[in-house]
Amino acid sequence: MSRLVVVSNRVSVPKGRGAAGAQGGLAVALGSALRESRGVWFGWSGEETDHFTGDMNMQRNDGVTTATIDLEPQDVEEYYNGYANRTLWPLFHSRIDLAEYKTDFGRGYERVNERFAETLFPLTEVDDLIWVHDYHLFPLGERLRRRGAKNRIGFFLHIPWPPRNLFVSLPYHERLVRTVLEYDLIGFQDEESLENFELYCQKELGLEIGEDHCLDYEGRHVCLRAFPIGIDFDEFMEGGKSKQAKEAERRIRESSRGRSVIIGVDRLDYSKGLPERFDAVGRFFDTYPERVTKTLYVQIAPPSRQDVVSYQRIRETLEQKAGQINGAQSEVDLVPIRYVNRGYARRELFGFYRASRIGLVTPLRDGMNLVAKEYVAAQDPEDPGVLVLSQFAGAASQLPSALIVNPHSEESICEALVQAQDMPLEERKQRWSELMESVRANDVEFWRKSFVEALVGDAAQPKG
Ligand code: GDG
Repeated sequence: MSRLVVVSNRVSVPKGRGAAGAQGGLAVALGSALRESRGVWFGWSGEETDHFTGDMNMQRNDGVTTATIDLEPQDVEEYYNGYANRTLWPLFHSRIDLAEYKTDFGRGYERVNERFAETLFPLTEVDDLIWVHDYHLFPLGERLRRRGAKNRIGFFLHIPWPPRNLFVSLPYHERLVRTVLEYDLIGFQDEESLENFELYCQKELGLEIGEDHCLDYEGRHVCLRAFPIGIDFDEFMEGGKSKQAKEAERRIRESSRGRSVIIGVDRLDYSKGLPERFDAVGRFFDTYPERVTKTLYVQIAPPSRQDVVSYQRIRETLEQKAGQINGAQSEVDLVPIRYVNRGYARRELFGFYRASRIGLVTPLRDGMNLVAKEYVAAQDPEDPGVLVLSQFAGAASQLPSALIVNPHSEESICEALVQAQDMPLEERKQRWSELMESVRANDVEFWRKSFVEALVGDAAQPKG
């Protein structure tokens, strides 16, 4: 068994299944794979240093080795806040109006990828499998190859790959894609992203791609595939049995006093469609005044990327909208929207989901969206809630039994809310069991195994 080397912008220290703390499913899933293969997880520590030295901080926690580096403040500004979060993130979520194309950002991005390669390369051994994650690190594979890496190197993109006509607005787009083609296996969240990438390669670079989604590029065999990510099902369900989860469920049930609860849980990010969602809920209350006293909308939105102006703006917009709707619809003893600007433990989220009749997930663009899957997993099989899901989330193609909506259309969301509130128990059960089957089968473990097997396996082996 080859050793697995995982590389991502940030490293979250895997603590093992069931460990306390707000830990993502990705950390748990990769943690078990890293433990089994005695692998290493490499990335930025999140810390800054005045002068980059390339010194690594190696730690071993619960059988997993992590290796982290500190970056200079200028690196963080140009690579992370700049090129990653102000250029690529908006562009890849089809928000070219927010994408900033600055030469310094591009330079910082290249420099940090070089720094990653320079410190990572000496750590690697010839038969290591290297798995690079996400848009922060597109050029890393090429940088490793330049240093002589002959390893199998895979890349997984957690966000959507944009349509060709938007992507070409990126200066040096061709150079970026050519670096991506240095990987042996390139994974996307869904077929649409895969198609967008293929079309770009065919039309802009004149490359021929086989029916097996593989191509020959500069003497190597490169394969492209969709690997839809899932939640850590077992860990999440285990957490649902905890006291914390039960207590959280009770808090919502008691304080909502029989009202039908709509829940949203999203990082405060413009890709999640929050202002549009607030407008749709406002319209729902305006159109169906008799439902105001019977409904409670709880929106949990922990702030993220606070150093970026567009993220500060969206926060202000949402405060204003929530204030306006509550101002218009509240009674002395009733407030229809609870907008909460903080994060909760995963186990508490389980309880919140379970207490809610509707899970409202309406991103304008989303690679997958794990909240949709968590909502489904947390439901009571005897009295499940209804998932209302944006057609533009990667999850939509996996969860067709949800009520699928257009997040840009207030009517579409409004109608789905009415349909969900009025849905008979039998239909709720039927839809939920179909959703649950998919969430359970396509969990994060399945995703991880499929990717690693494809990276090792024949599909992506060099020819000849
Ligand atoms: C990127 C892609 C893709 C949220 N609030 C709290 C909290 N969360 C957790 C959720 C969920 C996770 O954060 C968010 O995952 P999403 O998938 O919804 O979205 P992104 O953060 O944008 O993730 C996305 C994902 O990568 C994986 O590939 O699906 O498309 O954009 O697990 O529960 N967790 C805790 N407290 C909170 O308040 N503990």
